[in-house]
Amino acid sequence: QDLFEAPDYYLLDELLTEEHKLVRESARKWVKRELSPIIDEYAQKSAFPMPLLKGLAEIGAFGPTVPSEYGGGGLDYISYGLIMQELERGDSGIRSTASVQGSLVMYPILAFGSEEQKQKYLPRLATGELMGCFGLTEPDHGSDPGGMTCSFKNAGDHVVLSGSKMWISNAPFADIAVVWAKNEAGNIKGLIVERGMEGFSTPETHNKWSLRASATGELVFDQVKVPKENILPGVEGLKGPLNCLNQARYGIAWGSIGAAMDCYDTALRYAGQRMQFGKPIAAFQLQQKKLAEMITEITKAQLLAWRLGTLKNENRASPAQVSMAKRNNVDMALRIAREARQVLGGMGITGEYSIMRHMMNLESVITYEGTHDIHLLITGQDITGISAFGGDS
Ligand code: TGC
Ligand code: FAD
Repeated sequence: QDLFEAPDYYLLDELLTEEHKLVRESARKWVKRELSPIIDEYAQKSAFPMPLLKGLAEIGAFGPTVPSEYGGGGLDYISYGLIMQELERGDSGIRSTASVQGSLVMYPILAFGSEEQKQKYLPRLATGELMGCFGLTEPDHGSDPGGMTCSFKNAGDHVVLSGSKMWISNAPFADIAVVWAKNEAGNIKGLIVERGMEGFSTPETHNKWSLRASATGELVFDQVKVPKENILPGVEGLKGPLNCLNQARYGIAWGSIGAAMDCYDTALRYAGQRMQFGKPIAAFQLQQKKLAEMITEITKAQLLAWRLGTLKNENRASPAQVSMAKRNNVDMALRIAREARQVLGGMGITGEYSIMRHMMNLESVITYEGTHDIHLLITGQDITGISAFGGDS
């Protein structure tokens, strides 16, 4: 039974518009009605809940900030963040699917695509008729995507793409993949690869203990002929995929708050009811310390996300500011999940409660879209002006 109540310790709702609250309410109701009742079952059997795709599109989770002329929601960044928060309150894997579709597939087509590409793909991606994935990471290049070896060669009216990508969310069922690969000059370009192109396969990655309700796979390109019209004309270099990551990392900064809220709310409720030594465990100082620190950290994370959202609305948020919020808020959520699990004692390890699932999911969230360490190095570089990544610069 989903009894969730959103914590709002600092009355942050007063900073939201009526539209923000409506958008949040519609996502929250959908999560309660459609997602929460089935998500444990799908996570236990390690399957992506395909029946949720239609509803995700209906609540505007695919491309919330994409202009309505292309089928998107035309919403601002606070609304986008609130949708991600509500989805991740349900499950990080479902938020992942929405992040990938909106920020990593629709965004690059919108920002770097030709008018024909926008017309061809965006409206159908917004409705979920087409699902997409984003291929940047390779087996030998995760944190250093600039070293990628995936490449393509010119061959008349098409190019021939070779190589592979690993750890790709949505790959097993995606209709299209936005793939980043090097041209003959060694420059990174984005290509739209469609399922069905000869030599393109998407084997699923099995045996994950994390994001079990999200489908992860490889992208394998065995001399795939990709029409030149599928190359994104508007960008070249690593800044192409990294610009997409700025969008998705921003969504994760909000999404992780949702997971933390759910863990906190569950632990608070449980602590008030669970009796030991003749008292509710909420009466013990050690448990109060855990709960008090949780709400403090959630409140700080909410303020960070809200301020970042207002900066993004004004087009003033720097990539390093996004990194700080992604790193802080995911770390906050993971710590809260671990503490909340303990508040529930043995019950905390069961699927009857969402906490253990959130905790395991967040182990992926703290790694993908730039690891915890990488985001710290991005902040370090930003404040000192010195790169500590180990590259040439
Ligand atoms: P570096 O030399 O610093 O930069 C290369 C070029 O990129 C530009 N740049 C950015 N542009 C836009 N946004 C950013 N955040 C940017 N960061 C850097 C930079 O200005 C430069 O441009 P130019 O014009 O001078 O060429 O790059 P580096 O090789 O030293 O690497 C550093 C960096 C930033 C790439 C690395 O720190 C990093 O971010 N690694 C993490 C990789 C990552 O996040 N991968 C994510 C894969 S996708 C994913 O995980 C999806 S999960 C989705 C889900 O399921 O929700
Ligand atoms: P590595 O880069 O090998 O890092 C290993 C460790 O070394 C980390 O702790 C890291 O912080 C540390 N490290 C690396 N470099 C440095 C350094 N310079 N200084 C200090 N420490 C360093 N990718 C996509 O392209 N698309 C997707 O849809 C996608 N979905 C994913 C879904 C899941 C479930 C997972 C787990 C990953 C996904 N990824 C995706 C890949 C993800 O972005 C990478 O896993 C991540 O960027 C880290 O790369 P790596 O796993 O190769 O780790």
